[in-house]
Amino acid sequence: MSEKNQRVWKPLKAYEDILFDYYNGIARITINRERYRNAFTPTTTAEMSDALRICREDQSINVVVLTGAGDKAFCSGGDQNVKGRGGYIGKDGVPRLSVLDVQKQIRSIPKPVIAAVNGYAIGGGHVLHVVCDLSIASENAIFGQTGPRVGSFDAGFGSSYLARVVGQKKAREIWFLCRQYSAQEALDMGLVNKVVPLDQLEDEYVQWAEEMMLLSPLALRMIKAGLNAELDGQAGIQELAGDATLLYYLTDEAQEGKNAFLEKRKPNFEQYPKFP
Ligand code: S0N
Repeated sequence: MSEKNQRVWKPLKAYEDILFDYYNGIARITINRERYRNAFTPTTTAEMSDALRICREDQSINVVVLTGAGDKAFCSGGDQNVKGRGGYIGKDGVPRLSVLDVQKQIRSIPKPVIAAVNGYAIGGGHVLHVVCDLSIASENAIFGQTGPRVGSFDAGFGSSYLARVVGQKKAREIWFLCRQYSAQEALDMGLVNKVVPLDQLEDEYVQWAEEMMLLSPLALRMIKAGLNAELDGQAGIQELAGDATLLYYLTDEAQEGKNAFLEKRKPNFEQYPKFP
């Protein structure tokens, strides 16, 4: 039986353009601009960055869900009303491409991020679901890039990582023709992990999150870092190496180095096992 109606999501922080709430180890970021099919402005992306920073720091958050308000759109990309020369213009009058920071955060946060695609995932909104670790779509979800039609493009994760997900030919088709694809077509090309009826979307992503929360968080963290590292060059290696350093710092061997320095003696590393 669906628990949807019994689930109480606790607000974590109030924002202008997003909702940010929590249930049982899951933090949910909802782009809340239904009127504009959840298009993002610099305010939206700044708030998403802040929420993702909290998700990274907060020990009680194990899984992050990204979704859109209402039943029509996940996200329709950059808000064309504020697109100017040089980027999307915020309240300070400065043009920015700050969704790129959000993409990087989603990719590097050491916790699984699920895109709950509840309608249109278009343009920069499509890229946002692509960079999430997992995508669960409702049956009414529609996917596509529009950049070459509306005067923009994402030649970063939005192209190269998309090609890793669906293959080079399909990625070129998506960008060169700017077509829209149904949820079933997205599933068939490996662009999403699962498709469910819209009224079951919340149940489904909560179940996936709860399933992952039964597993070792550190193991999931290392797997995410490893999957990223293969593709992300030195930035990816830096993250994986950072995780290796974290693990090393947990060992007696690393403690011995620090203690010896502080105690002004030679370190004795011989006492520790050297696994083959
Ligand atoms: C999503 C679509 C297909 C939905 O169609 P539907 O259901 O027929 O609704 P509409 O009547 O079209 O829309 C309802 C109202 O919402 C407004 N609206 C929709 N999308 C946007 C938007 N992106 N910006 C502003 N307003 C939007 C409509 O105008 C309408 O308003 P009213 O009622 O007043 O008429 C359909 O809406 C659609 O095709 N939307 C546009 C999709 C699109 O082209 N998005 C932009 C794509 N480009 C990007 O996202 C930029 C990429 C990018 O972000 C980036 C890339 C690389 C590096 C940096 C960046 C960066 O920008 O930071």
